[in-house]
Amino acid sequence: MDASPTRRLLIANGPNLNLLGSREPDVYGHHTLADVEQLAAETAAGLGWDVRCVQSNHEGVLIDAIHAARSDCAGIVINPAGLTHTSVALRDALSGVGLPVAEVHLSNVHRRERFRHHSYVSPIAELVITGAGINGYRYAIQQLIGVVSAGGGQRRH
Ligand code: CA2
Repeated sequence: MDASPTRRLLIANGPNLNLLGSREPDVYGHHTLADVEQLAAETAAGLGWDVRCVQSNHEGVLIDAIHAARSDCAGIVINPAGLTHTSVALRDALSGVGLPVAEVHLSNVHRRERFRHHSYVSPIAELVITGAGINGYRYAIQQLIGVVSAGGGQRRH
């Protein structure tokens, strides 16, 4: 067993989430991406972990970040944004690295348009949190660290 297991999570945010706080506050709230990343860092730090945050509007950049996480992260918290509903490639990347995944959505996707009800990511995620606003990241980090610390989260996909 590894004597010093990795205590880092990748926090990945998908396309257009750089606009958080600037538009559609009725749907996504008033918090910015910087607020999300600060909350993630503070939540992890409180548990003795750290985070690497990435946001990109480009699918390939997100996939590269997921691949890189394999070497130095113990899990991935991801809001895939619109790629949730479209991207087999993103799902394959998440599945391919074998790290436990928490899927987060700010809004409750199930109260929205039908096309948002399907996620390519959910079937390979340990947990899905939708509609809790930025607190969803906090809950996801806490739960994912709990899963990893208990020795779970080995992926079978
Ligand atoms: O609720 C979520 O977190 C979503 O992942 C957000 C995505 C959407 O496509 C998913 O269905 C649900 C959209 C992210 C766009 O974020 C914006 C933020 C501010 C202004 C405009 C877009």
